[in-house]
Amino acid sequence: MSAIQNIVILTGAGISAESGLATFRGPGGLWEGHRVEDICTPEALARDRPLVLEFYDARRAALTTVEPNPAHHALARLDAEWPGELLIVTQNVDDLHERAGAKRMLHMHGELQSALCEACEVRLPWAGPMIGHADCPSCGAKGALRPDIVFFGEIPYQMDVIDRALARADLFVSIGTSGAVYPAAGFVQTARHYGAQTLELNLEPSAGSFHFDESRIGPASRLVPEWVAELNGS
Ligand code: BV8
Repeated sequence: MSAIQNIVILTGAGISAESGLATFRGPGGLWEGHRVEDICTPEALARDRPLVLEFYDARRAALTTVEPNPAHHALARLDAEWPGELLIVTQNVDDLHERAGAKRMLHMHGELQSALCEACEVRLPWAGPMIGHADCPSCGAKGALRPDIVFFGEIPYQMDVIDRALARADLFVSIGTSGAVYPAAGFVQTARHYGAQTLELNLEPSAGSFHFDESRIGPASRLVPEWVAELNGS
């Protein structure tokens, strides 16, 4: 592996699976009884707001019942110790990376523990249920709060930061994602275009495995600590 200075790490639902949080496209492809493409859209929010708010209320509540797993902890250690540039770009909306201690990270698809007001566009930390509490405390608009989540058809957050990091990366690592959702699924091609080495750590080959220089198959809780130890050793 030639000299590595700058690392970009993309994570998906698979890194949180061993903590007990459901992935999206596992067996049956349904998630909490819904196809994510049917409930994670502005149209669904307009069509059945209570259903969408309840769906995210249930997932927010589940956060209090799970803990980071060894994969989250290994990435947080790497973040703390890596002397070069490092950015964890997570598609996940859980807080397990933060709870493991990760600092150099961003949530490109939003966060369960954040609320967005559709009237004044303020973002607020949010821990409890949103159903029945959706009046904006900032502007007072009735029922205007929605989950601060990037739905299908909406633009992911901090794409400028992500694009700059990909352009500078010497190594791009994708962990626990099916490669089904863009633009995240295209990051490996962008990183390759700029000359980065690319590594995939996943329970099964993803839709984009053929783009990676190397693809390791197995659970994140084993593969990620092994990879971090290998990187630190090199
Ligand atoms: C956008 C919200 C424009 C949060 C989500 C046609 C072609 C290409 C693209 C499109 C197209 N038609 C429409 C699009 C665009 C669309 C898209 O990609 N659609 C797909 C369905 C084709 N994308 C968008 O609309 C995006 N916006 O494009 O805007 C734009 C873009 C850039 C600049 C300007 C304009 C917005 C996408 C965001 C949608 N929001 N969720 C939430 O509710 O959680 S997506 C949802 O899927 C989640 O965010 C999730 O993170 C994401 C990806 O899923 P994964 O994380 O990969 O999870 P999955 O279950 O699929 O896979 C888990 C993997 O882990 C599996 O491979 C499994 O094997 C593995 N695994 C399991 N256990 C383990 C494990 N691995 C290791 N260890 C384990 N133990």
